[in-house]
Amino acid sequence: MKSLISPSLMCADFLKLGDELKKLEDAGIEYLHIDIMDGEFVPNYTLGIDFIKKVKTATKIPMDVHMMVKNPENKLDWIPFGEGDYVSVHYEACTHLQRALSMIRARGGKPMLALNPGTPLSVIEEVLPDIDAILVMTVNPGFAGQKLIPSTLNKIKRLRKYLDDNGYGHIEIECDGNVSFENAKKMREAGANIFVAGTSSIYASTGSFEDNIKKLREAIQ
Ligand code: S6P
Ligand code: MG
Repeated sequence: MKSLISPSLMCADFLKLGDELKKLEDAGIEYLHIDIMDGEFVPNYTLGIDFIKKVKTATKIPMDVHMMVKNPENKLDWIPFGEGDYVSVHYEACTHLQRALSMIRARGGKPMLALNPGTPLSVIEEVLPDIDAILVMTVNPGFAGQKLIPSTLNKIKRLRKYLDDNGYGHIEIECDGNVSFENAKKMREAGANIFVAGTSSIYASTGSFEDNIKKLREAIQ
């Protein structure tokens, strides 16, 4: 499966966002990871609906909207996603998980199921026909700049094997949280193919933006 990069825009320099989006386009970046938080499912607020609308006017890179909100099935109508955009909802946040995933599909989006580090893989079984990807959180969601939870590497490995052995080899695996150059390589080896890039890689304070993108690309080849 092809390795894809999804920069986490909550880590971007908002004062230079237009320039940064142009650089991401020039570098052939595949997705834009947009974190939406409700201050309840996770203890933070980040990006919102007007932000998404502005980004959509500035670039054609598809979005990868990560909804860290309770009962997203009641809020999906507010989100301006479209054809080819990924939208992830958390297993732990949904009362009606299958409904949320099929609402995303019905609007032409690509449904992704997000799992917290403490959530077992056994919960995915009933919704496998409803999803295009699984987001394995490699930190507890809510903040950038956290440390990898090491057991999540083995979780990615077991998930890739389970999907391949059960006729779901087309389902992609995204990882989010401390995707450093070093960890990205291990996540790739474990079977992930979409990498959320934040302060640990392309938005790191060391190295230029362009060099960091190249370095991440090399780590996940
Ligand atoms: C926070 C959010 C993530 C972060 C990303 C930041 O939970 O879902 O997408 O923005 O993890 O990357 P880093 O490299 O600072 O962990
Ligand atoms: Mg995220």
